[in-house]
Amino acid sequence: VKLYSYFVSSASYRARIALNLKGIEYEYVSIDANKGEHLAAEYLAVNPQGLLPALVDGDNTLTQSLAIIEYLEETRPDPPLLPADPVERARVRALALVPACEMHPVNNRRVRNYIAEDLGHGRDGMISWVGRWNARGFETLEAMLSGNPHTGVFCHGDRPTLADVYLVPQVDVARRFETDVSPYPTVLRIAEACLELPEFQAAKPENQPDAPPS
Ligand SMILES: N[C@@H](CCC(=O)N[C@@H](CS)C(=O)NCC(=O)O)C(=O)O
Repeated sequence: VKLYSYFVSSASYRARIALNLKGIEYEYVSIDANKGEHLAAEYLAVNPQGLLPALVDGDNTLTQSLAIIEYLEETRPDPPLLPADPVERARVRALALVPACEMHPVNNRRVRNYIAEDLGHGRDGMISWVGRWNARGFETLEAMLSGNPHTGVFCHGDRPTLADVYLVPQVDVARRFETDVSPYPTVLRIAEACLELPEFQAAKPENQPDAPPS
């Protein structure tokens, strides 16, 4: 198994967490998005969308973190990242889709660059944009998590699920782009609980082979 990843890419971070939780060893292939390597012909041959991550499993190449993680869930069901009950599965997927669909796509590198550079709003404008949509998403997550009887140590019960795999990287994005996360205590409590697990620790940006030395 081979993962095309960039240390600071939050979508790559999701895939790394899922691979670690499933206990799958993989080869790390670094694609430096800061240098534009994700848009070079060599990587476009792997993922025509020019986005990270991409996963190679044998003869198959997979893209889109959710498709990758659901594939891992289907091919390596143990330990499960989704509950057995259909209603509970829907809750976990809904929690994961808040970062996946409502937060990350409007805060992605190409969107940030467009706001800061093409539209001329600079770094301050970009930080304000990222902060607004992060805040809306975290408000939603906090409301979905706090007081829900299914919320446990983690987003759903006392074992990490797909929801946690998506939550932790988005909290990292918030910190990198100066979004105040203090109004979301349940989100923060769960992210901290996740990061006590070695599978999450090993997936952190600063622990990747392409991270700059600290
Ligand atoms: N929905 C995709 C998002 C992938 C994505 O946007 N990855 C980012 C890194 S976190 C990327 O490659 N960005 C490059 C760019 O915006 O130019 C997924 O979940 O895999």
